[in-house]
Amino acid sequence: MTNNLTTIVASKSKTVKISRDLPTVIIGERINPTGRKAVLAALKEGDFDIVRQDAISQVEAGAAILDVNAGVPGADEPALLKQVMQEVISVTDVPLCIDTADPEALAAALAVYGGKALINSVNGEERSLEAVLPLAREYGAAVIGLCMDDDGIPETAEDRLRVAGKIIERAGKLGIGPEDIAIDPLALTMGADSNAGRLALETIELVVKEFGVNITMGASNISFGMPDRKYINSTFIAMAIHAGLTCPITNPLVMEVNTAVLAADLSMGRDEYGMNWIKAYRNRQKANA
Ligand code: THG
Repeated sequence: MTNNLTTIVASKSKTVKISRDLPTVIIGERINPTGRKAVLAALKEGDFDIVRQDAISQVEAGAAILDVNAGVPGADEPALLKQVMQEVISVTDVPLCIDTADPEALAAALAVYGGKALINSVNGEERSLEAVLPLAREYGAAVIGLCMDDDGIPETAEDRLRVAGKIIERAGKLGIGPEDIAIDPLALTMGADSNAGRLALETIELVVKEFGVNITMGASNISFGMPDRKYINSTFIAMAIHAGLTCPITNPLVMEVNTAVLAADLSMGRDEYGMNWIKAYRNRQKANA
């Protein structure tokens, strides 16, 4: 049983490999109007400056993939998502993680993408499996599987593992292998349930042991509503990397988070000769000079 499958995601010109044998792959979270009021306001105005700026700054800070979400209430999401993707592609060449709950927007985005995208996401609901997996198959994309289904978000790690298994099995039936699936254990908010972090960590461990797949997670969700979020996020992300997280969706511009990822990689033997750690240190020195 291999517990380190390799997921490949690519733009037209750049390939990114995700595996527990390689440095953690940061998926930049910032191009998202749901998570960011400034992005919402700009997209409503048809202003894409902030999108391009967020793309450049996140890649400079170490994001290897960018999450793109264009969920603006009342907007034509297929058109807006395509436009946001085109703006991002005009300034960076990293692969994209297409973040939408609308299968029509997803189909439109995949049709123009031209690389091997990471779809964000499918879940264990019948409706989602039937809409999203055939698109992943058609476009040869990798896909994030959320640990929730028609009964909601399970409250135990064992039940979340079962949902992960269902998604992997259904994908397999369509010819999508487990190397093309990244499971998201679902990081809910600690402020609402103080067990949310532990549950996510336990789910990661179970899923990795059982299926060896790559693991993603919206790692900043955990601290919503808490003060000093960056310290919670950075500690949690390091613990999650130890548990098996390989491609967190997070904000690389937060120095505490960024250094926690690099230090976790170094501690896990995933940063040969500490080259990534030293490179990031030199970049900080240069920025402060
Ligand atoms: N799993 C998967 N995809 C996801 C999530 C997940 N996509 C969306 C979300 N969760 C991850 N993205 C974000 C984006 C922003 C924030 C958190 C998660 C965030 N924003 C600050 C805030 O709201 O306080 C920034 C505020 C601002 O600048 O306006 O924390 O779980 N698969």
